[in-house]
Amino acid sequence: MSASPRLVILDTDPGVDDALALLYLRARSDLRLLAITTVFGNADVETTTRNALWLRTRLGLSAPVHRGAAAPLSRPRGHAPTHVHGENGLGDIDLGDFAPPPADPGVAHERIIDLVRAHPGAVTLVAIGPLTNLALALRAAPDIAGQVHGVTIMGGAFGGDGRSGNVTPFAEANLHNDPEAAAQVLAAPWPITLVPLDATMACVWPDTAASHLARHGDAGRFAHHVTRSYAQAYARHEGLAGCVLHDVAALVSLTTPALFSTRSSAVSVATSGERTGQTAWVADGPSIAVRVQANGPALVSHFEQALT
Ligand SMILES: [Ca+2]
Repeated sequence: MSASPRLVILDTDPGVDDALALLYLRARSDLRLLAITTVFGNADVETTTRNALWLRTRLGLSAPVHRGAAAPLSRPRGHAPTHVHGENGLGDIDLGDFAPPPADPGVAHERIIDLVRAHPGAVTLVAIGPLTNLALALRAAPDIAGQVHGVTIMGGAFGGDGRSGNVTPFAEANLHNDPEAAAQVLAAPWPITLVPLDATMACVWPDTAASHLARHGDAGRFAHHVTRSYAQAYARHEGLAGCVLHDVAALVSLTTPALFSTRSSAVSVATSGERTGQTAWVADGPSIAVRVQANGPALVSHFEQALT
């Protein structure tokens, strides 16, 4: 007998690697997707919501899609990284004549609250975009911190592999996009697992492997197709011959923690100056689990196996 699946709300800004995360989620019988909640980030929230709706149709998912925050809590929205995720947020693949249906009723952070309360102790929030929706949910309903099963976040960078940021020399994009939200979420009393660049940058899916997987079924074909321009961006900007599975790594951290090394500590997020969005180890505050290293090659083959 296998255990009942873990209930997941995916808070996301699709996003090429967000699309891969949804592919992985679909493949895992031990995860049950309760809802997709959207946030600005890789594109504006109209675009990320359209992309979530498109991905739901393309991947045959049934979870509701709830639209979330259009901007950070208390600052203007930064520029979307179109040089990485394309103008349409999905690597400029052709979305055909898709006419998006309206998003499902309910604002993202309110649905997060409702779903956590409806399944006390059972829901894991997996945040793979800016943390605005989670901060809004906490602010409106601090009780949910004691009712989630866990919170897994792709974000931050501690310089463990010599890399302290990807949007600035100091900061990773998800936390940099809304540093006030990140600081509030990381300081709240709920069980957090943080998956920073220190771990995710080890998870490079080689181009040759992506081409190979494209010959093995629809999931592989789609994964290869959606990552083409993203992989080219990484080749241009980082000299990598492949694409980095940031958001997939967050989900794998949930299903297969043995692929990571973990350090427990309180973590701060800078909210002003040139270091805005920077994460740092601190002595005071709730301790969180930080995946400081990943076995990248093992994670990549785990991902490929899930898709085939
Ligand atoms: Ca993302």
